[in-house]
Amino acid sequence: MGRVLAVIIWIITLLSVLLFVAGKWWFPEAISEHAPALDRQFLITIVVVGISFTAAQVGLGWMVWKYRDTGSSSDRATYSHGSNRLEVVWTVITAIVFISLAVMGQGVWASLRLHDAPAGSYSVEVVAQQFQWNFHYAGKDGIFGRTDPNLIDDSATNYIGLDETDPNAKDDVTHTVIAIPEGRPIELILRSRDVIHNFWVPQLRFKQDLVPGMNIRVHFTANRPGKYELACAELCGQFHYRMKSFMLVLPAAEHEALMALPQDQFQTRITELLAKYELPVYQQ
Ligand SMILES: [Cu+2]
Repeated sequence: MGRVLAVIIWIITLLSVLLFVAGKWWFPEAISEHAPALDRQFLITIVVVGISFTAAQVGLGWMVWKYRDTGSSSDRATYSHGSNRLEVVWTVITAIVFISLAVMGQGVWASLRLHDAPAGSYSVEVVAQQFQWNFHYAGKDGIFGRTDPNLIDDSATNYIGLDETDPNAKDDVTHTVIAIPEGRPIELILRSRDVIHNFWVPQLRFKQDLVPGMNIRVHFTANRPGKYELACAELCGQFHYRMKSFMLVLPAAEHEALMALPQDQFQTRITELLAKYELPVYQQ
């Protein structure tokens, strides 16, 4: 029985490793400038973790095989204190490996989250609510109109509490779809009206929480026009599964023309653009 168990452990290990090595299920193709660095880092991590996993499971199987019950009465169990030296050695090695991976990875992470967006970035305010995404665009003047939580009125479709009396708000538009220009740094200013939500477009290779009471800024540059799925990646309530939308990455001129439209025409144009662009074909 011990031998069978050992072989089962090895087979499960082999199959698990094959799932990754086969490369059949992988991320959708990336469309952001920082993505190759993140993907490279991810690959390094998964190779290192994969080697450790394989070594540990092969060792486990070997122990199960070696110390199996042979039915002999002379095989009495013995007690061992273990080896302190061995404990120290593998703890130190594990710590070095994991801290090194974390240090290697933090460069890309910090450049997106701890540094300000580059000058000339295009800003979009994101206001999440149960269970909807709202995007606030500054319009032609590039200045966001004032918002006030007291002005939020879902029945009047003022989901973000935009103050219509503010001159800067005159050309502002809002939508449940995010439309951004290609090749230009984008800054998102993320807020939540109620609970924690999470902005996730897999092709961008980042996820970011939206936390009530906080203005969280992240930036990225999308470099391929198209329509991409946007999901809330934080279980935010009963209808969390409905909290999805699209991100449109548009050629600069198309985006500029869109942003010059007043709210009603903007809505119509977004519908047209959603029909014009197709979702990426995912690998099967
Ligand atoms: Cu959500």
